[in-house]
Amino acid sequence: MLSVLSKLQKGLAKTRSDLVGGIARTLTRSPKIDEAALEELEEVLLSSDVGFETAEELIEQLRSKDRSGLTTTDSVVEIFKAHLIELLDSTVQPPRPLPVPPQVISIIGVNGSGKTTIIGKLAYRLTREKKKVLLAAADTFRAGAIDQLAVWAKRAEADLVSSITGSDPAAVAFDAVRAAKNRQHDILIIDTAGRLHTKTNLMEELKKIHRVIQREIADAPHEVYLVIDATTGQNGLTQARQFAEAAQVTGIILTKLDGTAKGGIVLAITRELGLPIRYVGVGETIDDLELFDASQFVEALFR
Ligand SMILES: Nc1nc2c(ncn2[C@@H]2O[C@H](COP(=O)(O)OP(=O)(O)OP(=O)(O)O)[C@@H](O)[C@H]2O)c(=O)[nH]1
Ligand SMILES: [Mg+2]
Repeated sequence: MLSVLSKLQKGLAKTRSDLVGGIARTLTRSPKIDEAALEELEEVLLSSDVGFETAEELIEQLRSKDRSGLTTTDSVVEIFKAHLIELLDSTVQPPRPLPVPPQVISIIGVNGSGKTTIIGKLAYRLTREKKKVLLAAADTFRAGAIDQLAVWAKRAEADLVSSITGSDPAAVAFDAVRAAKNRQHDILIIDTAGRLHTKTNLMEELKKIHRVIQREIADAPHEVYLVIDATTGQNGLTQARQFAEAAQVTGIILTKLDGTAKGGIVLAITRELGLPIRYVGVGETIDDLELFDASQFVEALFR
């Protein structure tokens, strides 16, 4: 079985070969990095979805250096790497003190981004750490959503609070908070819908869920993780912005980094939302979850 790191490296293989290959080609053509070469390098960066500002900054890094020494791909890569790690680390905040249990984590994001799967993986990780975990099936909209979460709860050995399809999601969340308090769970994770009837506004619904939770625990939800499918590229970014405006998002979970994601999107998301990436999902099985590590990620992006 592949380790999470090698899955990440595999998922980023295409981006890596485009990036490193592109840099190598430019240097072969023009061993002295002149203006034309800088432009070419910027194109290479843009094609990996890092976003315009990041590409510009990386090129500025080269421009400001004595370029006579930059003759190998490695020397250019090292400069890029250092700057990217700095950029990714700039959104990292010191871990917040854990609240009095239960800690409430709300998981939001567009439909199909991987919310329910991530909840399964996260719950599994936490129950392995001997935490008592409760899941709330507050996606009452999509048929099958409750059963899907129930399957993950069982696999992860977590408890579940659910109601019937079509019932009020905020009521499910409220019941779950009560249950978590009464039954002394350490952590409550709330699954939410990615899509509702067109009549109902998803953002308003999410706000309502959070408001209702606060009636029971004033400083909850303690974490709001926005799940983003890394393969959706710039589209995912537009959606992410809407969610970040509606809910007090505390961190990003990036999923499907095992697929055909353009890895550079991680940089674009970090810059655009100014939010830390907490976890990455690299597959559909229960242990395909890793804490995000900037150096590890940038390493995987370039080798
Ligand atoms: N390759 C890969 N597939 C994933 C990953 N995470 C989730 N998936 C798949 O993506 C699909 C959608 O995942 P869900 O967890 O149901 O997504 P969701 O956000 O809960 O979707 P809705 O409930 O419809 O809003 C499923 O087929 C998952 O198996 C991942 O990290 N890698
Ligand atoms: Mg779901």
